[in-house]
Amino acid sequence: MREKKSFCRICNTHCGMVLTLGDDDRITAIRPDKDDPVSEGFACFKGLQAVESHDPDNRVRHPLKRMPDGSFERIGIEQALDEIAERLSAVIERDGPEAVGGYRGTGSGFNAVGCFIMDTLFEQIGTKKIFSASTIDQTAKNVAVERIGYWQAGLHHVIGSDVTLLIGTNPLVSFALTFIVMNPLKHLKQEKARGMKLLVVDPRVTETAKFADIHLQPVPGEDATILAGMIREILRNGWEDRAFVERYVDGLEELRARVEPFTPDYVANRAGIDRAVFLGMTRTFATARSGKAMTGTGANMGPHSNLVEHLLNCLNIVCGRCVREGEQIAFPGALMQGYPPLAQVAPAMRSFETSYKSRIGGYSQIPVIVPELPTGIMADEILQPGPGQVRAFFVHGGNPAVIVPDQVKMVKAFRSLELMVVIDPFMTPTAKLADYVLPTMLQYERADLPCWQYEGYWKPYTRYTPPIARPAQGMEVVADEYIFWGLLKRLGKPMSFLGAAIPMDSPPDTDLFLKQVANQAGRSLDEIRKHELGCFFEDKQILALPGESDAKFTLASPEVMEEITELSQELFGLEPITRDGTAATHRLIVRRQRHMFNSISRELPNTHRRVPHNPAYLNPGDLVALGIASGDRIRITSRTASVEAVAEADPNLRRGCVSMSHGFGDLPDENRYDDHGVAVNALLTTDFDLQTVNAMPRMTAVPVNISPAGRLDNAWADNRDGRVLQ
Ligand SMILES: Nc1nc2c(c(=O)[nH]1)N[C@H]1C(S)=C(S)[C@@H](COP(=O)(O)OP(=O)(O)OC[C@H]3O[C@@H](n4cnc5c(=O)[nH]c(N)nc54)[C@H](O)[C@@H]3O)O[C@H]1N2
Ligand SMILES: Nc1nc2c(c(=O)[nH]1)N[C@H]1C(S)=C(S)[C@@H](COP(=O)(O)OP(=O)(O)OC[C@H]3O[C@@H](n4cnc5c(=O)[nH]c(N)nc54)[C@H](O)[C@@H]3O)O[C@H]1N2
Ligand code: SF4
Ligand SMILES: [Mo]
Repeated sequence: MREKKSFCRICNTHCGMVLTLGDDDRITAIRPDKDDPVSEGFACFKGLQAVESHDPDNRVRHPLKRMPDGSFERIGIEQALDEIAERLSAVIERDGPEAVGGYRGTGSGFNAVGCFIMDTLFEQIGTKKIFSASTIDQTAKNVAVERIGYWQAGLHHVIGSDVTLLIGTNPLVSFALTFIVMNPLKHLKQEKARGMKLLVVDPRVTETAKFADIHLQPVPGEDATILAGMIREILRNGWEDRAFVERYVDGLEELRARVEPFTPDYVANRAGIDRAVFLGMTRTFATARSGKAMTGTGANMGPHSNLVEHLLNCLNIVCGRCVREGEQIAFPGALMQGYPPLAQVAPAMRSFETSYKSRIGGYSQIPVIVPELPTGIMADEILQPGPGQVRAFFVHGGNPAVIVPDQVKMVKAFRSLELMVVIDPFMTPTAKLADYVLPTMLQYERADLPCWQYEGYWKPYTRYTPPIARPAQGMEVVADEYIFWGLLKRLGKPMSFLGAAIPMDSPPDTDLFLKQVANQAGRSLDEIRKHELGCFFEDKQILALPGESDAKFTLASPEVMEEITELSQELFGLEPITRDGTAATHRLIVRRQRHMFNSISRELPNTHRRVPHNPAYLNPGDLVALGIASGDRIRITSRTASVEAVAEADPNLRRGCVSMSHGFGDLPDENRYDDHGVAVNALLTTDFDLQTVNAMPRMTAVPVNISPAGRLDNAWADNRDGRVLQ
């Protein structure tokens, strides 16, 4: 029995861990590392399941190939790569490179080499069709920045601020990056004790909202209304940072005029909130000296999500919540490449106007670190016939068969492919659809660095981990990069990783790639490796430098101004869900839950015992009104589909909402609610209600009708034939 130190790679928090290893180098125990200088002994339930997750009984132990009868058989990795390369070449030869597409999920993202490894293959093939979990997440943030510009030195950090406003995010459960990524509860308590005011906008009294000084519990989907009202109020009272605005902002007068209809009465009435509390929250935010507003999935997945994010940026900018010359920047990063932290505006680029456009709806790539296409159009890229139709598809560390909206359409698309390769350690619903399942090593079996594409530490810090554990005897699992290297080699193409050529004569070591991750940031992997518990760099510029340009923020791009006016003219309230006039009774809203990371871990025994399915949470008052008890089955019907679920009382939820976690559920025709829960995405659609620019579907504040379940099966029903509105 030996102990070794490493860090968790399920989320950005990267908690330090101590692993106990048996004689065969397999993990027998895991505990948080009290000596870790960053996580200080913190870890969550998800991260502590490593014994089970690395257990071969819970994993795909070797590559699998689908047989004509639909069953899977073992295949060697080299044979699998030979066959995949051959079938891929045939598709490219016949239909061109655009017939190849791919999706990468969080399982590739928390892997310093894996995160952009798909690009190495796709660049050589000549296709731009990379979709990702990021482009079905908060791309509203990218769209807003592309339209407004951003402050190069960044916005204020939560730590040390007078006020923090959280809209549609629950960081005490999600550890969302924008907040305090390390042990957020401890730091939140410290900041509150120091005097920071916490303001929360969320239809639920979340774990985070319980600490709020002011909590607005609005009708879901009204964040743009609330933000427009806040900006109006701030400008009327002269609470804006005048000197900052005069120097750095274009379009304030236009914005002022557009938000004029959003009076406190209108906002309170429309968002279902108390006028005085709304005004109090606005005053508290605007009259504080420092602190920013930030959003999460609840604000970036609803109606007008790009507008929400635009107005959020406007709020922070108008209040001048940007780090000034000589002040400490929030996320200095150690390996992240970024602009120097100049106290100046990097102007709007509107890159979506010039980047590669999909044949579907003219949607273009979104620059989420690297350009990726919106996942909201992924199924249509596969299903719509014509030149450029995707016929061969890679899924790398993702579970799109359950986590992409319009589940039925998505699964139909996957089933229609000529070649589908899934690179995943587990037999997920997505893997079940594959022609080849290629299992990879899990986190503690590979060398790694913390996520370098989004570094959430407030000091320039990074850390190397060597492989700690070894896959069990008899398993054939490879490093993610080996699969891409092996395919490139077979296609006779070179491999280039972050600008460096990778030798093709013998399989490259993971450290070779990690070296390149360090090099591109001007660091040495050898230096990083010297520090078992990580490396704090003193050399990095952490104070904002004087600005050099006169560039300004663009607050009033015409299409956004028009959308504000459209918003002000909307009829609001519950929308009908069917053509025959059936009214929506509720709004379905997003919710992350503590024990799983999206769908990750859901089939591990300990996790499954705790969360076998995803309840539909409803306010107890709503349960009474519906004649339903906690534990009863209900039917949830959206405009496009209907599913059954078990209702559970949640007194913290606003009435009129039904709150459910995604990540659950199996393939629609194989689903049993009691075993797996149900995919919320079966209820959502990508046929209509997509946002402009990023094709974000409506994933929260979705009108649904709730009724007691008529049947006790778990069937979903497709409502699309004639009964839906569109
Ligand atoms: N309705 C609804 N849908 C949503 C959301 C929502 O709020 N509501 N949220 C959206 C968001 S924000 C996101 S980010 C996406 C997430 O979408 P995905 O990233 O597609 O979903 P995950 O469940 O995180 O899938 C991660 C996969 O990685 C695999 N994996 C785990 N470890 C490793 C590893 O070491 N190597 C490899 N190769 N694979 C590994 C897991 O087995 C799992 O299959 O879902 C989106 N979908
Ligand atoms: N434990 C755990 N941690 C995770 C994940 C997980 O699945 N489990 N997923 C990871 C991923 S991929 C991501 S992107 C991050 C996301 O992190 P967050 O954005 O913090 O996600 P949530 O915790 O779901 O918080 C969303 C909140 O929005 C609220 N909400 C829903 N609809 C609306 C609305 O219309 N308006 C407003 N104002 N609020 C609304 C919900 O009640 C909920 O409290 O979390 C990451 N961390
Ligand atoms: S999943 Fe949990 S243990 Fe792992 S890094 Fe995130 S917060 Fe830490
Ligand atoms: Mo996400």
